[in-house]
Amino acid sequence: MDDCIFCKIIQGAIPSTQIYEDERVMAFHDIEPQAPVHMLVIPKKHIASMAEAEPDDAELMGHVLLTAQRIAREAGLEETGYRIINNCGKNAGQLVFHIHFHVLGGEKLGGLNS
Ligand code: DGP
Repeated sequence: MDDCIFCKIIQGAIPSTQIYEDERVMAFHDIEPQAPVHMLVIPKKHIASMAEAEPDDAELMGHVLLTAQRIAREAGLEETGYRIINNCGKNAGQLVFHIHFHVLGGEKLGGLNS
């Protein structure tokens, strides 16, 4: 997708502080961190949002979530806990329409059940 920021990050056209990459996914630090640790995990395949994911994407989406687990562990978040967030659609606060999962931690997180 020519006008997609995250596709440009995948292509290396926009720099990012990369954490993990393989043939299917990428993880990098969020440019506007909302917690001491704030990472993003994306599939390299352009899927606009969770609403656009299809049954054929099931294995890929599982890999994205297990990558979130992996980078959380490697960032030392397993002891203290972490949150994985996906915003789906404008009303949910989605700003970048390339599906991504936020991985947040490093402090006690406010909001849900706190
Ligand atoms: P969301 O609101 O769920 O669509 O989150 C989009 C996130 O993407 C937001 O936390 C800021 C981050 N972001 C936007 N542009 C860039 C960028 O160019 N580089 C990086 N690393 N993060 C970005």
